[in-house]
Amino acid sequence: MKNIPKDFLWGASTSAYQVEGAWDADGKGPSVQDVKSGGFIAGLNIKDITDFKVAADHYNHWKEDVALMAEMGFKSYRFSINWTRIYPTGVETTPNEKGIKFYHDLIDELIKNKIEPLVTIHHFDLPNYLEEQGGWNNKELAVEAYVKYATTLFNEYKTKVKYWQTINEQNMVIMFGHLLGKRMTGVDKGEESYQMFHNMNIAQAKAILALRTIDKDAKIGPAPNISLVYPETSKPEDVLAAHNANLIRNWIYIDPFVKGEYDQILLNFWKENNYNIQMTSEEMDLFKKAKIDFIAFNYYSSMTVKAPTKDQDFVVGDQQMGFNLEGMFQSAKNSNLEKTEYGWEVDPIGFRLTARALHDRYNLPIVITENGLGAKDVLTDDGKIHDDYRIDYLRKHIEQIPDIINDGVKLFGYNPWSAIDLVSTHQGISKRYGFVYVNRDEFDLKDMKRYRKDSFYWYKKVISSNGTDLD
Ligand code: BGP
Repeated sequence: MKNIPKDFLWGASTSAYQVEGAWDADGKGPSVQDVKSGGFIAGLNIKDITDFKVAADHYNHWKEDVALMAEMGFKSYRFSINWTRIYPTGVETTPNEKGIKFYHDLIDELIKNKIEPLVTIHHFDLPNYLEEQGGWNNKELAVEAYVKYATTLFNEYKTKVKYWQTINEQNMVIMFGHLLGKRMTGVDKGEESYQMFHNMNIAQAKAILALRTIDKDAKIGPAPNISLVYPETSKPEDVLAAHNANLIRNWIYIDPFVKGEYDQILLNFWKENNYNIQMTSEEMDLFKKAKIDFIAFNYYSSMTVKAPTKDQDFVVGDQQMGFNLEGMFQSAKNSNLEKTEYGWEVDPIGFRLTARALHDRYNLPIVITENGLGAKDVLTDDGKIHDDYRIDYLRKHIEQIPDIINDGVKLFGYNPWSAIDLVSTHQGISKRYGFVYVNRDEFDLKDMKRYRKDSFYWYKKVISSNGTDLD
């Protein structure tokens, strides 16, 4: 049995718009997340949940927050840079110096505490100005803006940042864009969704190539949300549907940067549906050169599907609850798995299987950049948070790590969601994930005081024992 390597990157994760707040401070422009208003997401009226304007106020508490991470013994911290702090509309020619400085200070503080920064370039917070110009469907504008932004980050933070992630959950942006403040309304937008998919791929390829000329030692990879897809039964039709779903949900987002091309089944799917995706041979050539160094992936649960039927009776929820694709697959419940109070299936063995499947297909180093349990935590009168349910969830997943490594998967880190409490993408601040409790409610900002949860002390022990003490 192989042990977890000594330099394994134990840490945790956040994203800028969910944790920082200070939404219009120091020259920051509005992102699509800042202007969300009205409507329903995941069955909730977003008027009933907080917006992202103050979030966990990390922008004003970052030093204290890094100190808490250091106290837990973090070896890494996965966070994202807020695009509109650097380029308020996306189209400026010079970056906003105050935004640049904020991340220099944060990164320096992490390095001082021996915490490796794992930086996501773009996590769901497209500049709203770009969105108004067509967003990712405006190929020329969006690609140019992203590459300029990424290049600015590489030049600024080179040598300090060794691990870059291009885009968080590109697959969720394409499939569940309507939940993420984009104009897109998921795969049912068909051609438009896949054009956006291709445009984002070009942007990532160009950024990967730019990094090679700016910082030869830095590593870069995508950060998709990967869930291995199971067939509901052993019926060959269901197995075929699972194969389709694995491809459409997971692999097409990594293939171009490893295999250098799009999968034939995807190309056939476009053809059968008369999707005319604008792509040139020069663009496709980019994928022959723009290779990734590692795969960062977010894992919350597996997914189960069956052969598609005409009525597609599965009701689509949020990003983790499955979806249907006409002619390809239809989501199904997995009766073998328990669910969280937010309806997400819990599948630690699926974590091992997903890691194995990624290894089989790509044979690249892998790092976990999200995994975790959203729950309604309670702060007791004596300032405690007894989140044994979170410990239980994390323990079951961490228990898989030695097996995953023993399977031959090159897993080099585990960064669950989230380092501290932050605002959930869909369910406000009431759905908490952090090791640290942030004292605010949905609409009452209270004092933003930080409290260590039971999971904080537990995770500290997990890290100091390099994953051997999980009690
Ligand atoms: C992932 C996103 C994160 C985070 C997480 C939890 O899809 O990358 O940004 O939001 O899911 O999801 P939620 O906030 O909906 O509970």
